[in-house]
Amino acid sequence: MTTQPVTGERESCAVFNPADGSLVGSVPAGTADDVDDAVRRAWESFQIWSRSDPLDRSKILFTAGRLVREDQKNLAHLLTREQGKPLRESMNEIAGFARVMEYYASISGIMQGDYGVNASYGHMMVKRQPLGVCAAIIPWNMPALIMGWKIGPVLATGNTMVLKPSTTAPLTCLALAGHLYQAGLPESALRMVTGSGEVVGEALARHPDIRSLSFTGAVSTGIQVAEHAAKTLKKTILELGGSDAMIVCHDADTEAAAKGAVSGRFFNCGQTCTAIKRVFVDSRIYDSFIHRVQELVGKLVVGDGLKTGTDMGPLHTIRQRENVHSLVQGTVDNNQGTILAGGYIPDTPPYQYGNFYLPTILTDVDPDAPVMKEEVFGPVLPVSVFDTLSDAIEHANATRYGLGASIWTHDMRTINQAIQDLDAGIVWVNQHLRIPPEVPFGGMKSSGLGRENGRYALLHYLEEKTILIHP
Ligand code: TXE
Repeated sequence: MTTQPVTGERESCAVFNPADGSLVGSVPAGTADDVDDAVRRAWESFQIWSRSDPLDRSKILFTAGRLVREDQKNLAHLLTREQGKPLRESMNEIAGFARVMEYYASISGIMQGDYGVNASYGHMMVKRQPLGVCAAIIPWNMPALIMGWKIGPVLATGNTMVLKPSTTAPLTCLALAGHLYQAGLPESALRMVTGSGEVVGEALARHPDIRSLSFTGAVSTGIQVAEHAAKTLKKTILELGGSDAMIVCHDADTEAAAKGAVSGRFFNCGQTCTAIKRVFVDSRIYDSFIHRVQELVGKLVVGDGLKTGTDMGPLHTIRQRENVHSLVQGTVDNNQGTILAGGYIPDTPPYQYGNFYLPTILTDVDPDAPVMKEEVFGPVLPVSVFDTLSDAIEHANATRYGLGASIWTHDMRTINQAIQDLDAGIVWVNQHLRIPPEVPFGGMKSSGLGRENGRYALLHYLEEKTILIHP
């Protein structure tokens, strides 16, 4: 984060374009007082919003979806400038945000309660009511979509929210909030507080008047946030990234698998929690698979995300690039894999001012190498060979993460074994990375706690009140 004084009293956080280092804009560096103020206003708003008709809340969410679709190009442009991803991906992410709003609009009134009658106890009712003010802390990699996942279930169930966007990519989130207000959402029902994680994020996690906290980010930050949240008894959802494995079996459609590996790894410059981070390939098709992946990677156009034809933009920050490059170098230096493509920082035009890293393939990688265990948040595809499915699954599970995994085969017995044995919150078959809002999303082990998305996400934001009426 860069802070610079703007007026005598306020500091701001500057937002830079990762493709060329130019200034895109700036936002206020919020303080703990700003968080306090936002929480107080969100509670005031809760008194009205929580009592509103779910149908009225639906109408606002639907309208917001429409307004966002109408402004898709401008929003996507802004997203690419502050985050770095190709415009095509930004367009999809903005459409994804709209879809999430529409999905929650369509289910806002469900899960309101249950009823039963019993000869001894009489009428038994369960009323589900919103918690109150909820908070969200979101990252920079998919800011629009993740904001949608956080606010959708909160607003649909009648809760209000204070949201902290990422320090380095907050502008699209602020613009999206503007569309929600324009659609009729009271400004106090969704308070945005910009600023650093250490100040604003920590103030949210520690705040005693927040009932739930949903966080997406690094494992270490998530643990810190959870400690503060536990001390103030907040319900917590943590989405902490992954090291997703892709297992390619001997009977897989090699062409589809190679394309899946390339799009699943290099999408968003590899900075997606459910990106393919490791590939295990059956020894019988290893050579043909690698050959095809190499061809496809060779065709990827790397550059400024705003330029037509760009397939992969820069990494979001220089720090991210340093982390990625050191993992690649460590693999080579320790003889744990070989570079087949990329593996270095380009410094000639047009790359010299941006955080670019070339799409990298590592072959014959030792399954125990750090590049196969940690979350490599960048454009690096490490590939390993396996002889038996059990070995592949064992390697896939040998990480602290458990977010997603995919199996590429047409054999039902293999699919069943993978579904049963992979430690992952989501298992794909012959695809990877896709996350529809209709189904739960979240991880096992260090990938986090709780689930977002799907109708059960509503339950996290509702608490039950039991009512017994004697006949
Ligand atoms: O994450 P941070 P960073 C992983 C990925 C990446 C690594 C570091 O491996 O390389 O994390 O990324 C706020 N109290 N993921 O440094 O710091 C921060 O301002 C409260 C995976 O960007 O965890 C931002 O809004 N909040 C991931 C958010 O936390 C704090 C997405 C995430 O930032 C805070 C992003 C604090 N003390 C990174 N410190 C995924 N799950 O998809 C920071 N924040």
